[in-house]
Amino acid sequence: IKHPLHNRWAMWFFKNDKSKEWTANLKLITSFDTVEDFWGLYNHIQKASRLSSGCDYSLFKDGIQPMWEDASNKNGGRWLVNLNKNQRQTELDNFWLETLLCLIGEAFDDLTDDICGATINIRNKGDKLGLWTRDARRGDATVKIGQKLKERLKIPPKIMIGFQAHSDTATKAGSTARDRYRV
Ligand code: M7G
Repeated sequence: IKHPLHNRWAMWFFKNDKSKEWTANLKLITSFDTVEDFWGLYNHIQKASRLSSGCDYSLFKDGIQPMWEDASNKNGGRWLVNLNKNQRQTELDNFWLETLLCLIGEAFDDLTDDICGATINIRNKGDKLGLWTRDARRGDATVKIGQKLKERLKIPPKIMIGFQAHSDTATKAGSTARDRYRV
């Protein structure tokens, strides 16, 4: 018998096709709710570092679509980890796997209901890891989640990461939205 997870999770893939709308480029890969099925999926798909620029993976709780518009995301935001070019070879895959394990292993303890999912964006201008939470107004919870993420990824204390509300990101095409919190 397989080892059950606390939540069912869905893995999504995004491939940038500029002739289509953003939502049309987003595809559900599969969902799973056991440890064994997670590893079966993880071992079966390309490492994030092998994807082409413009692609994303997202892992979200089943029932939450990995987009700002979902009811669970619309008041939320993301902790953003910006990666430089070298880090694609050295850290990207480890950061993404560690983030996946934080999600499915419910690493955020009593704040687990604040978590929606996570996304990795492969971009030539710089890869990005985002941990998406439900409510950007929940300051204490949001900061604790950011601290835990930073700790689990072993990001040095002097490197700061920022949290942006999706409502800010969605209205700031091009530039990065302001940080609501930093840890
Ligand atoms: P991105 O892929 O998050 O980052 O957003 P990038 O700029 O590094 O590529 C790129 C563009 O994709 C945005 O400006 C939006 O047009 C679109 N987009 C991204 N997200 C996450 C969403 C979303 O959740 N909903 C919608 N409607 N569009 C999105």
